[in-house]
Amino acid sequence: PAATPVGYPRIGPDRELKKAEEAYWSGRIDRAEFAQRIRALRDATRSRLAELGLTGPAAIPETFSLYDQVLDAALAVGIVPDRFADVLGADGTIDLDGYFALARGTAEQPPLEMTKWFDTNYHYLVPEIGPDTDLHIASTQVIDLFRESLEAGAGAGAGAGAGAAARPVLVGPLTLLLLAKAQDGAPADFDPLDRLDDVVSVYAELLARLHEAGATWVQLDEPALAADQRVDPQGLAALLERAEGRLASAEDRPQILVTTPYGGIGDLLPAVLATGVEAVHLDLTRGEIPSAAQLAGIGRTRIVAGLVEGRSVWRTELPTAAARLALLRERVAEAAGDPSGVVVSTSVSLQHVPHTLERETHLPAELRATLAFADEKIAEIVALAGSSITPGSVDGPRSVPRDFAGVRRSEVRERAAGLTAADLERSAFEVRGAAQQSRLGLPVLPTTTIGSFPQVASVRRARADHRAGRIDATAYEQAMREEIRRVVALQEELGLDVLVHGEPERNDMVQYFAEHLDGFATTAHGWVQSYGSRCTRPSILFGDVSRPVPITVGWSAYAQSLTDKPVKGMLTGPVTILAWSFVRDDQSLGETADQVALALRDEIADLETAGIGIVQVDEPALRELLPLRASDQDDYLRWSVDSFRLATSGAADATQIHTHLCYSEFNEVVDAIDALGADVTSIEAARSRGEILEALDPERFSRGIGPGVWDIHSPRVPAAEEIRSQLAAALDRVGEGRLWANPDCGLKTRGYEETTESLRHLVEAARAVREQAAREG
Ligand code: THG
Ligand code: ZN
Repeated sequence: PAATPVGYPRIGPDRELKKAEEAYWSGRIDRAEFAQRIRALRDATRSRLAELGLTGPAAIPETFSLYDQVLDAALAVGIVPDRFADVLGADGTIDLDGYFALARGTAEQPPLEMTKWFDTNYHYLVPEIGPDTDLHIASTQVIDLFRESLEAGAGAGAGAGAGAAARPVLVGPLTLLLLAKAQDGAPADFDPLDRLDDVVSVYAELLARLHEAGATWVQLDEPALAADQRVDPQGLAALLERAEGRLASAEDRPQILVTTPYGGIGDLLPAVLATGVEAVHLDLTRGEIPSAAQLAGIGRTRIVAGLVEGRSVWRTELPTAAARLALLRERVAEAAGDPSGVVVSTSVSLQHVPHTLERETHLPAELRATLAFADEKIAEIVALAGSSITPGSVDGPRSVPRDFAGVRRSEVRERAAGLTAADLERSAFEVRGAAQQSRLGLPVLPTTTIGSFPQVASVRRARADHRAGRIDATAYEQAMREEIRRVVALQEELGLDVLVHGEPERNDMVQYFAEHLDGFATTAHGWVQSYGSRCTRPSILFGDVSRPVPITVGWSAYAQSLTDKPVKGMLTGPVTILAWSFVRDDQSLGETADQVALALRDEIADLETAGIGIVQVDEPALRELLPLRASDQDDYLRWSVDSFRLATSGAADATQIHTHLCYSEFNEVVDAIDALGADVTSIEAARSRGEILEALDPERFSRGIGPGVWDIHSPRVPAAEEIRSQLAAALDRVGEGRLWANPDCGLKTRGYEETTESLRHLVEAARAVREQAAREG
């Protein structure tokens, strides 16, 4: 084909995937009905893609997954950890319920661990492999889906638009093993890459079977090549030869396309070309157009040019992209003598953007004209591949410049331009610590929660009714206040030291702020998969950000009026607001983050005026945006840390600033966390307690710290004694005066019963440790 994307969203424009799965999991529909609904979703996707111009053999990538593409590839080659051995049938294959068991866990086994897919907001399941894992085709999904595409194409008949046979897609063997972890009990020196040759043998068998089924192409995704890895570039080049090189040398196979999304692969290109695969995809939005030298070994290999950004929502400057395409064609022609070997594509799979802009009719027309979601991006690659757009052409579909009202506002820009280093500084920690202690009078080992309380049905209903206009602002405020009153009373009864208002008014910690700040737009149907059946609806940050009126102050002040204990104000930090939104690309992320930070700075000032003495600014995504290449990380850490400091440094000495981070790779960014300068930091610790205690060296991290003592992702209620021993160990490590007692994360997804019991145990444990410490003097 002349144009083809790397991948396409699989949730369906109305989240059909989520709805079918939740119905099946709850037992509301049976397996047959589930299969029928999922098949209808895939058929609709194929028709849509054909309509958009992806016609001809192998133009449509088959990137459907019931849960996760990494899990699918792991099962295709039999990477099933021993702890799940019983999900395999007698013939060594896995069925639907076994698949969901790995993805979601069972009564006996926790699911595969989930972690972020490169620097996106998608989460994949981490395969677990050992030296003795029996590698074999445990799922034939990739072959079944290919056959289904053949059948759908034949059934639709010529001209009906359902298209021809799809291009099967699998995560490639190198990426699969680089993302996998050694299963529990594997020898200490075992590396999943030790199994590369065995895994490649199973891929070879899969390719032979695809070929036999009639597939002309297969796509192997190797995004690991675009990120720094534990193996150096020379090592990766050698591994490529053992993986794709060996697959390419087989006789019995479809043609192979290797994709390298999420960044430039730089000098690895010759090694990829040397494997002898028929096509190589490059992310040309992050990487450069390859040089003549890098293309020297191209032979007859086609280049699939990722010229259209697949992860943003902005329309492509088509004339610019056309110019880059022309340059690439020239270079390829020089190297290979055959300029037709360039195919137009997206930088990454379109799974990271919503399906279509078509239904977003409420968006301002000027903004809408600058946007492109998945379907519109497919139209862009089809247009670029056609002859209508040339570098000099003025009548090609040019993107509209983003210069309408709200994009650049002088008062926001002037304020940001006037910032100085002093705006990022507070007094010395010792000075503020003393002021805070004399104001707050907190006991040793203070107890608190991370912010949200369980979202009961009445709260969700009131929010929905208010949104739909079924209840007025007064009735809505009444309902929220009632819930806040309940939450404050519960915390007083439990004896917590620092209270929260519970956040009943928030659906999502980023969307809530986006809806209340200028510079953001919200979509009606713009869902994007976060993991499995779970989706978010990211806001679009298109313009200069400012805060028209206070956002959280009324709720926090109301909560504070109900109690003598300190109530924490709750804000989401600038980095997290950026990380979980679609952000403008016409200025640096640092500049945008500073605008968000200034809005938060004003909110903190207003909270202080309203009598709030503690403000928590959550940054759970601080680690998420960390660039994939070590060489880019310092710059990121500088602007991200600065934006947090800008947001929080206007606070008075006596105002205690907290932050919360949730991820397990605490050690990687511990210095950055220290540089945030928060007075108290709470972190998710349940899943890697030992390592985190290790990192809490007072020499490296000197302020207040609350390593979560209750894993809120699990429905289990921890016993008081279990919490007590964790707190005692942490106290040994960090010392009195710095340690806080809190759960891992917010309690939004838990029920009231388990929340109450767990918090009771938490308070009891903290008191026991306090008394013990007092006795020991
Ligand atoms: N908010 C936003 N982005 C995020 C998170 C968040 N990205 C990272 C992380 N948290 C992702 N985790 C989740 C967890 C749960 C859900 C989505 C992402 C979820 N979503 C609801 C669903 O799919 O049914 C829809 C929520 C809604 O109605 O808004 O449960 O916390 N922005
Ligand atoms: Zn958390």
